[in-house]
Amino acid sequence: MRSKAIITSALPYANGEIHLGHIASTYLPADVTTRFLKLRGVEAYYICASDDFGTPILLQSEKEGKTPSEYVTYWNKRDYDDFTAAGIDFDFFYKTSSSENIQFVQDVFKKLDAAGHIYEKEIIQFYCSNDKKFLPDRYVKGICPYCKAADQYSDLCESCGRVPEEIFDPRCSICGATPTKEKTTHYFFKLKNFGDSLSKWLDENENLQKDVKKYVQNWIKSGLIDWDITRDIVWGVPIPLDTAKGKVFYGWFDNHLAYISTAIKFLEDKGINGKEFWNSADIYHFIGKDIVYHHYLFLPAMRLGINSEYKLPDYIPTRGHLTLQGKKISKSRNWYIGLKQFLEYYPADYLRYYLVAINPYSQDDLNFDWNEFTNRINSELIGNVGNFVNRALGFTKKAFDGVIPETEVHDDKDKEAENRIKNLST
Ligand code: B3M
Ligand code: ZN
Repeated sequence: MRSKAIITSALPYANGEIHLGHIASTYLPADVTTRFLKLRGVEAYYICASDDFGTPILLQSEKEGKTPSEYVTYWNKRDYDDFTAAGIDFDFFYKTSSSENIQFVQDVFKKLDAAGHIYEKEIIQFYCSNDKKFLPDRYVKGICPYCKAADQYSDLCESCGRVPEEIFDPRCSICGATPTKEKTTHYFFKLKNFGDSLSKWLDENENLQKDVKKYVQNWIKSGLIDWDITRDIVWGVPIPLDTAKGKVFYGWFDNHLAYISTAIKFLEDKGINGKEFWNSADIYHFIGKDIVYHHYLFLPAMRLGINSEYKLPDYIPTRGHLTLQGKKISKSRNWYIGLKQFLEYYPADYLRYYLVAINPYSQDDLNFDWNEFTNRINSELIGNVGNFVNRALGFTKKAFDGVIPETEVHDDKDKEAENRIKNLST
């Protein structure tokens, strides 16, 4: 363990409320780890930001008649307030649309380009001649080719959960017209170049979760494909090339760079040299298992592509999904519990205790069950922990006038207890 640490958790999309699933898999484990490291005397900082760019956000803001910037400003604040109410104690919560991140992303792109990791390619995209727009991802709706559900996004079928290769009967999701297919120039990141170096990094890094490493190695063996990092939309980090006017980066190109740019901003504001701190700290990225590909391949490849100017993560704690009463959480089917609403009924510590108690150190899913929640809070948190604290405080008050006396003799029993506690925490 190094004496410094930066802890990040996956950046929440500024596009809807935080629910218990987010807290269980990402934010609470990261918060608990940061508190633990701080107690151990590590100079640890918990950094997060809202993930502001992307087509779903642009589309939703248009539907609500707001500018994307107004829209994400609302969710950035709301998310932060909800996290705070749950005792998630960020040292700094910022946004991927910050000027610092935009600048940083453009610099990283230029370095990757100069190192030969970027190329241009003409691709075919849906285009709506009514709206005069290219229609990436969510801008096209149609029939899912797998389960045949109607009215599904071209980048995700909410009915069967799959990503359609090509949606049937495509329609523009703004005006409903049938789009045409047009040529456009996109920029690609040569992920293919990084198979060997990623594989080596995974092999050498003992701290990465073994269950995840294994199947990431299998992906690498089966061959990586280059990433299209361009979107022809107005909301995103502009691609800093004269030939790329009107094009922005795909959200997954810029969002994880905000781990670094946000940490640097926070540290430099405190008068600390950000890059030096980053490179001499343990770096933790807490994530849910659905974004393994991005964090074990794409993110490290981009850092390797700029000669590890900012070091790669030491830990990527990867958690499973929370199910609710045994069923998959789904916002579209209204099967979820919003964090804000939960906290209107129960104190944050109930939630924190229960979710920590049921969280395994693996990617296995965990289940929120109301009966188990009630039982564990009553018998463990209130019955055991609460009772223990209450008795210890009562005894201290009665016997020592409420002040814990200095130890006079540190005997074998004390030493044994001390050792047992120390061994628990390593
Ligand atoms: N905004 C949320 C998700 O896919 C996404 C995470 C970004 S982390 C750099 O879970
Ligand atoms: Zn249209």
